[in-house]
Amino acid sequence: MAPNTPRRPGPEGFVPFPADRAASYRAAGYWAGRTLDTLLTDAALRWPGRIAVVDALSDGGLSYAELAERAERVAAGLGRLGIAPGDRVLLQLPNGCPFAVALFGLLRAGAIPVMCLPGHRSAELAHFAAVSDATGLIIPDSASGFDYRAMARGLLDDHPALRHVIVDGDPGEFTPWTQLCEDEAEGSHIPPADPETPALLLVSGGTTGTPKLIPRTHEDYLFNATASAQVCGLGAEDVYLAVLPAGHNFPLACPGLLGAMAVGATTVFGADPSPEAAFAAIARHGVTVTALVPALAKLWAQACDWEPVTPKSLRLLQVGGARLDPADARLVRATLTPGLQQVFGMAEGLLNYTRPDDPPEVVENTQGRPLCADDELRIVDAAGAPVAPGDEGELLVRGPYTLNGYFRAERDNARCFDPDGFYRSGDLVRRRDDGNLVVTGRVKDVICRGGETIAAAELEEHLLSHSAIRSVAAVGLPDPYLGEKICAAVVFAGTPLDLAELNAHLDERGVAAHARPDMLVAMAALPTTPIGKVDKKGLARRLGGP
Ligand code: OOB
Repeated sequence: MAPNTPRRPGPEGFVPFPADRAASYRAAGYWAGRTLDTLLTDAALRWPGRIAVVDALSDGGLSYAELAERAERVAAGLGRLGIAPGDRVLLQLPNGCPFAVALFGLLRAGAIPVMCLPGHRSAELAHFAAVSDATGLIIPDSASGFDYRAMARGLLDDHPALRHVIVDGDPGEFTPWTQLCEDEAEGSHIPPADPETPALLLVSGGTTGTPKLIPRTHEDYLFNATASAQVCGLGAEDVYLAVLPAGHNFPLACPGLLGAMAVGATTVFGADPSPEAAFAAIARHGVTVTALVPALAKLWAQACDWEPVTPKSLRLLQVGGARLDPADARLVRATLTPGLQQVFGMAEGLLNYTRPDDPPEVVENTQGRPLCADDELRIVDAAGAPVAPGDEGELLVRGPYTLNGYFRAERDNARCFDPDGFYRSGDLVRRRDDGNLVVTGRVKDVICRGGETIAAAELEEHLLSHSAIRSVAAVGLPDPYLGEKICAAVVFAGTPLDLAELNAHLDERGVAAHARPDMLVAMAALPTTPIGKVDKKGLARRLGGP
């Protein structure tokens, strides 16, 4: 780009990387000075005929040239509708080729997609619309029995900035998605974005509180995707299956869809993560790589016992998003593929991966190590002082692809960043001598019972060691005498235990008397967030908590 080409500034409320660190990331070669949409324009030049994206149930798909051409049309259509460069647009399409077309259409138009997940509902969407001042919303007509158009009607009433609703499927009174796809591409006349400004906004994956908006810059997100592709050894022959919601950072860019595009690989979109549907997709498309949350990985591993078709072509199975039990890690390696990779990541930035050539012990027992040599990690105690090597502490991080502030969230930012610009992850970790991290819990995931503080993760681990327990969540519920009492919500594998039996097991394991559940609730399944993590806030609310 000519040095004097005018560049669009970022939106107000975005906290940029400090100039000195930005310069060092550029000098180190992490940042390439490109905008995110060049992933597609470059891929279309290098591999025009290769299949970029395909739906799991289809044999067709779009080549890189076709995807680029469609994105260009959509960009032109968005412009004609009145969506201007820099506008935020809520993108909430399910896994499928239109997701990729819409994402790159928006990027091509210079708009900033807000990556909503199909499981988000009006409470979250209203928050995203209010914070981002979104001018547009892209949704399906309905899915899984939920009518997104009805939700859109409610949002339009409350958010005057929101003017355009685009619907894939039966549009009702809204703009049909097909209208955009039919538009004539007219080439892009918009001034290029400054690559140090946000390309898109991710939503935080918190299992507590309303999700926050995370600005990811062109520079940082391109690095996120390309460096991840490299660490995973992704190549043009790979076939990546996206079964987690594609707007989530993990399947989107770790390496996910964007990492696959960086190397000319194919992404298969699966809308159904059940073993039956996913195993069929793996066989049909020769899938080599996919990403799952631990609960799904365990289900897939168990399903190898009863499904007639099991995965044969997987060389890399990424598992992340929540703690993977070492026993489940072994089961996954034995049944699905020895190529298990643990991923400890966050939409805010930092990614840790076990590496494909790590020994089984590392892959089964750790959550990996940072992606980049210039990821700066601090592990600190409650007073903010570094812990002794190997001890547990809160993980703080800054680096070439970690945010410097949530979008338009000054109060949260004062709390979530230390004076040196390190992001306080809220995760408790331990760093082993070999540099790999073990995630041990969350700073705030504690139950304060009668003056004692109990770490929920530790109690859950003790409970999970019982063979009758399939999954468990420990939450604190209000109690007039104790402040909080401990409630164990348990999914049993077979015959349920009662509270006395549960506590006898904890007694045998030497768990302190004050750290044992006061209450047991047997459930068919634990409630989950849209990506499939245990939703502790929702659970506590359901059980009578705040
Ligand atoms: C991923 O991203 P988010 O933003 O949905 O959630 C991040 C949080 C982390 O702070 C941590 O509390 C938890 O999820 N987490 C894990 C974990 N991976 C994430 N906890 C234990 N073990 C793990 N392996 O979840 C995410 C983003 C990119 C790649 C993978 C996961």
